[in-house]
Amino acid sequence: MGATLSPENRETLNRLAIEVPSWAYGNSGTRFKVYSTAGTPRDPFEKIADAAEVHRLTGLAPSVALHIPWDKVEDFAELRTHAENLGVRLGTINSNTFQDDDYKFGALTHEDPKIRRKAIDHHLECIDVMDATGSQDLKIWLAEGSNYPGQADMRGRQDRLADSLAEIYARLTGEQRLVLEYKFFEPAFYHTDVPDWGTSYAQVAALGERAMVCLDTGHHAPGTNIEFIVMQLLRLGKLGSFDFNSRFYADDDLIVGSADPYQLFRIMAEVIRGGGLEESSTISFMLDQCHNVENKIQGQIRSVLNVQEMTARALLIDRVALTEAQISGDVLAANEIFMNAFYTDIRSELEAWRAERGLPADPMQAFRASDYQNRIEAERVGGVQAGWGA
Ligand code: AOS
Ligand code: ZN
Ligand code: ZN
Repeated sequence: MGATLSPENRETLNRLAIEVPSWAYGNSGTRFKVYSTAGTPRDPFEKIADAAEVHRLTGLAPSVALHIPWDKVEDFAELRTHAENLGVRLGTINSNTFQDDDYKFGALTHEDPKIRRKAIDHHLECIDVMDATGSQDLKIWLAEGSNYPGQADMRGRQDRLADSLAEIYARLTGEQRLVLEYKFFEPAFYHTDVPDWGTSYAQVAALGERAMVCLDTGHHAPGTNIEFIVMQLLRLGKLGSFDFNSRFYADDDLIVGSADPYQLFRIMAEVIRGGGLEESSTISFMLDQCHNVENKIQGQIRSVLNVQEMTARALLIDRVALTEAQISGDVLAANEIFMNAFYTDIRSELEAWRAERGLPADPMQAFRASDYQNRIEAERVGGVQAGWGA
């Protein structure tokens, strides 16, 4: 008999929903080579069909993040209906200011007002898309910065960024939010305009309540205590979303929980401690991954299962005993309580969770045994690279 969750913890686990990225289903690679895979989606409609398959088998991935322009379609209402017919909804809209020659020296921070205008207008267009798709979040990741000391006026760029973001933020309506993602380097190598959570926090705090920070787990220097950042942003009420993935070296975008499941456990432990899985929470748990050499749909299934498994293990932490050990200064007892939860095998409980919902006990196996991959390989000829749309 494996470990089981209390009814209260089960309820918390039931609230976990993971948003998958449309680009995970497209062909991707490194700057050295993009391998094409049989069955790769040819357009956003097919990417959503693949995402829906992940949800159908896991019950964990009810929404799909889109990327503009990669997922640009004539009629977003039609894409929305297509998604809803397949049992998923359209989620976060990701903007793109990193594939246009005009943005070589910046977009929202550019010295030239014409370029800034173009970049702001792109974001306003993304908000139009959100109106049509019913999406809650506009996610902004900026590839802006400089390569050499002296190349750019870092201070001026920060001021222009604030102005640009304010104009974008002013266009949001209702429940719509802006989430600003940070990344410590790449593609710029000397300075990046939004390199860390502090900069992102400073920028979004100046905007208002509906502006939040997006934390991509792969965007930190090696050794960074990411769960501390999670705790702090939750404490400040500014953790808008996650971009989950794994990294060994830099922004590797590997399957979440594959490089360091213990880190994912520690992150989810802070999410739970900070109320991030309570009913009132608005955190969006997204994946930001690419599957360069593995099967993409199975890669996504594995990812959402990993997040669920580490969340379930984090829910096993005996909080009462842990608090007691912490207060009494019993360092090793506290650490043991924490580690006991991490080492507990919760897989049979999660199988039961799936059985109750009529889901396959082993979604990976169910996908392999299904006809889906064969069907898309036969139907789809000429799949596209993730970054270049249909
Ligand atoms: C880039 O490194 C980022 O992680 C972004 O989240 C980016 O927006 C995403 O990869 C889709 O373009
Ligand atoms: Zn990201
Ligand atoms: Zn990234």
